Amino acid sequence: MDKKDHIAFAQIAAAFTAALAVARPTEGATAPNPVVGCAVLNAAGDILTVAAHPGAGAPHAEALALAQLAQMDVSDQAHTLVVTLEPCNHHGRTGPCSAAILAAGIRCVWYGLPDPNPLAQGGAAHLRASGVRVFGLTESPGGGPLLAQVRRQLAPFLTRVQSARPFVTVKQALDPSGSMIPPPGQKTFTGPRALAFAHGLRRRADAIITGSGTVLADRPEFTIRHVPDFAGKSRPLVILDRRGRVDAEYLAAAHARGFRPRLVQDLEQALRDLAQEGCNEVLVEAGPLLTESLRRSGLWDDWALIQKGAGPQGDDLITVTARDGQKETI
Ligand code: AOF
Ligand code: ZN
Repeated sequence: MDKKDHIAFAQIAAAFTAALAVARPTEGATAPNPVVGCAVLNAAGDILTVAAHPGAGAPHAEALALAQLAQMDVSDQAHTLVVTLEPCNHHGRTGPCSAAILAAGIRCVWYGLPDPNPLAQGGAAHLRASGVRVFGLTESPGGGPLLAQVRRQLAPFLTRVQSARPFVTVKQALDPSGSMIPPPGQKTFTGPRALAFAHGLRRRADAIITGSGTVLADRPEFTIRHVPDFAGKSRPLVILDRRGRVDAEYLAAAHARGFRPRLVQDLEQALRDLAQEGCNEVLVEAGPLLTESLRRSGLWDDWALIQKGAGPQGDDLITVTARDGQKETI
């Protein structure tokens, strides 16, 4: 590597951290597209600008970051581009980022994960063939901790593209006796922090899945009230209802609240259909029966557990456990 061109890995890592951070508010806004963050550095390794992909149809993170540089009139300082997903190499709803990167005179590209989308992938090879130095985090010693964060941010998109089903988060709230059922007349028994957390899960979900039992018992609204929702985002509300018990009135009211309600018989088929429609991520908010059958089926990725009053100060304990057993306390 040309010595004067070398940016220390610590600076590249800081740029990945900035790219992940700028993309975080878009988690849930981009389906069917991925959540992608980008940072552009000058030759000294300083970050000139960062950008995230706002959502399907909007510019990709790389194109947006490069446009911002032009607007700031500092395009001539752009040296290294750091992006969480391999730059695309296709004309989709927008032009290829590989071409935008070449046009901007970028010398070096670092990307997080290769693009699994066969229609868009190939940007790394194309840039390399055009004389850009290209590095993937997967081939970089020391990239591990960053890679785990990149993988987590891209997991909903990766799951849809690679497994033909959305990333599935199950939310389960338990009272101290281990029951999921709220006291009579109440729809919930957890505190404001847990409510905000649960509504944050709804906000990022591209669809909500529930069961007929929950609908009949609680008539839940499933709206996002404790955090702001993405403007104009409409979600399928999928109700597992083998016996056709859910009434037309509930479905009409859900529709009026902005959902696209549907009754389904088979969860696996429903997940395949949602992926086909471009949902990257779904949230299951159901009663004990469906929740338990999901646990047994293994058709889940994150298990979000809210335990009333089990926290250190007697507050609610919120944990998210991934399929690999990794547990995070919120
Ligand atoms: C994004 N945002 O920042 C990057 C993406 O239909 P298009 O043109 O928006 O292309 C979408 C595909 O482009 C997407 O599935 C992914 O493979 C690739 N990269 N997509 O939405 C981005 N870098
Ligand atoms: Zn692109």
